[in-house]
Amino acid sequence: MLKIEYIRLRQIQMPLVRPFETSFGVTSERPIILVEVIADGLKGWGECVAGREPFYSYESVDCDWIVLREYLVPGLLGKEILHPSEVSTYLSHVKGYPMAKASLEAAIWDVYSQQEDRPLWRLLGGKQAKIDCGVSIGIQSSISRLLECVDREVSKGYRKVKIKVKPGYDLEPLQAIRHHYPDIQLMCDANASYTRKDFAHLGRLDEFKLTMIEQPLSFDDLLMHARLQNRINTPICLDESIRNVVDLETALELGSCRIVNIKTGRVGGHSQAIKIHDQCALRGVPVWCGGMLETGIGRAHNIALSTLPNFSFPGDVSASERYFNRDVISPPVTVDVHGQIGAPGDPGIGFEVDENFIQDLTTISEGFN
Ligand code: OSB
Ligand code: MG
Repeated sequence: MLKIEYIRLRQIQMPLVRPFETSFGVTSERPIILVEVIADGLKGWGECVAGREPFYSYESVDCDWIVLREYLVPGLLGKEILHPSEVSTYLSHVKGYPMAKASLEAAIWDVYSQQEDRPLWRLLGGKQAKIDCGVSIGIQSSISRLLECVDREVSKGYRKVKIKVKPGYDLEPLQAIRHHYPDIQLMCDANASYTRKDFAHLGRLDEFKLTMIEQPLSFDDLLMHARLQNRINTPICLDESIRNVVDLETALELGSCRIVNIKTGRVGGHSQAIKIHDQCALRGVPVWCGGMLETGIGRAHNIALSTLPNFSFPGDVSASERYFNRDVISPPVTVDVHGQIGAPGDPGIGFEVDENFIQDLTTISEGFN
């Protein structure tokens, strides 16, 4: 039994080592909501992956801050739970806001696994003691800069290269990378920037033998994704479109994708992520773990989730140094020369949270009991 005694919400400001550009915009600094939950004297940490602006989805730091403090935190305070999977029932009165909900559930999973004295990844159902890692490379100002980025990451050992694409920046960068690296696992992520008018154009990507194309069309258009998948050989992977098991069932029934990207934040928590993982496994659909430019706290949770058995492609789970000069956990997340991260042996998220550094980065902080 876990009694939720105290919750602290904070906002920290994290500068990125270099700007990250996608089809929806450029990010140079991340305001991030961190969640601290104290239950039975143990402290757990979660991270809300909402961006500053509502561009990836409708959630944003400012809105999630209000939803967390006004509605979600009050729904949990004082509650007694046997297992973190019960958290979502106390939050279901709020419609939507999966990223805000996931941050609370994550912190409670951290506490729960400390109480059980076992690593979080084991309690989530993890089997892979090492996970395969890939990188997500933002849109670059020139092809030569892009090739420099790819070169750096491939020589570090990363096992998959994903580049962000958008209309007008797709064939040329992919062609250049494929020319120089005929055999790497290469894929692209459009973040919903194409439309049904682009089907013939997207068919031209087949020649680059991509592992997959991620979220070419709008999040709410599973039907068009199915029609596109019928016309192209490149497997479609859905990210934004899969918000829960119902979306997944619809997508698989329609044939909208062959691969699924799982992000705890997008689906409302580890418990829902596990359900999606299990359902995909049952249907023979491989999954992999996406990323949202997380600090070490979110990164640690992603590592734990990635150890589940149906995580079959290298994830967007990479070293802290790719995004931050100094991370909020110590030691930071590092990737070995084989492009892998070992799952930690300690109970909880398995990384020590640097509370002094977090205090220095904090712009707003509020405690509730
Ligand atoms: O669509 O996967 C995405 C970053 C921010 C928002 C959306 C996405 C991404 C990434 C970055 O691709 C992955 C990472 O954290 O390394
Ligand atoms: Mg994506």
